[in-house]
Amino acid sequence: MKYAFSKTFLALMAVGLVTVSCGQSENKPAENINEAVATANAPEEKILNIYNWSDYIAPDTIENFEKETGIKVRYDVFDSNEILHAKLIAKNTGYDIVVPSSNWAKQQIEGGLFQKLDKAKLTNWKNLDEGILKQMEGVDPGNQYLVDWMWSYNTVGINEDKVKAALGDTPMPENAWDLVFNPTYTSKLKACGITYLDTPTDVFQAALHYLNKPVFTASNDDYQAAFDMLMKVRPDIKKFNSGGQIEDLAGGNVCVAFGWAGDFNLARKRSIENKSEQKIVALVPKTGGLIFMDTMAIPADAKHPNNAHLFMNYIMQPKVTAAITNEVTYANPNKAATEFVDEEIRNNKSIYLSDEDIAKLVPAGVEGQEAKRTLTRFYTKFKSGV
Ligand code: SPD
Repeated sequence: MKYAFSKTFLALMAVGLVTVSCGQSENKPAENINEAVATANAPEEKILNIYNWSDYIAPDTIENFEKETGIKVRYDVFDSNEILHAKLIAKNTGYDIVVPSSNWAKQQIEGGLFQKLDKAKLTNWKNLDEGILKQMEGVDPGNQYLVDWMWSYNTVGINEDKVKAALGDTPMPENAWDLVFNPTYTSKLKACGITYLDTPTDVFQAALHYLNKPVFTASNDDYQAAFDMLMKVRPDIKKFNSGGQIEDLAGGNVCVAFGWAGDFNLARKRSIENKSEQKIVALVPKTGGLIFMDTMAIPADAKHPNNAHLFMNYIMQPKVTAAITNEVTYANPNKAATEFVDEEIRNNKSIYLSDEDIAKLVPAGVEGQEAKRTLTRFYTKFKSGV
């Protein structure tokens, strides 16, 4: 893949997204488009409340939107789909835009947690990659609820110099996942610091993938096997911290992370900016990373849906999206933005992956509710280490 989504990528997304299971029944979907449009047309106070992932926007994105529209934005951040999902099902989040990953969004749409988009207000929709929109229909039939934000994959990030020094005579493993899941390596890397994402689903999906088991399994035995494997490396893990990985890597506080490729590239960028010059690399495991796509959606009970549409349309401007990619080093799904993305980022093969690496990515999916409960129980035990 060069700058837009390749056929391989699209096929991969299709396989994963159409086979995900669901099981939410929190409430019913917004009645119909007319209802949403009526709300969106009502006069609104000039306020917009956004809930997005941390480190996922350019410094002037909000400021420019406020200047252009006179709308005042309150911008809060989160670090896991679990946290966002808990707020959504409790209702009355107070947010007008939230950014779930697409696999979680599928359940949330089916649970009636989002309102339909008014496409007449989204005049920049034409800038989106048609292939990816088509694939998103696996989660969101007719592209009625979601607007893509950015995409990346779960993988291993390293501080190259520190890892080589800690491994000593032991060569780098063929399989990058060994660095976080194999005690032969983790026991040596413990000295320079290993950090994991603090999200049960991400950790168990990667562990199951490493063990060559179905990543979105319903089997208790599979989760038990992943737990047993994880417990062997538990004493070597220094931290569980999703949002803090960028600073920890950039500051040299840890040398290995299980996390998001985009954040690893951002950590390298930050270490150059803060002159600590750490050689941080997002590895693309030979057995593949786990793809994710984060998407904007409007909660069913949002108070400012019209302003939310204005913001979505603003983000879909090619230069606005490209500026975000240039800041946070995540690939975007806006075809028209490509020419404005910095060459260094466009040519970075851990951000815009090769077709060969894309073909190895594990498609996005989602566990059933029972499986989620099981893996969360195992995760709590794993994290506490007893
Ligand atoms: N700093 C931005 C992080 C975005 C991560 N998205 C979550 C993916 C879940 N697998």
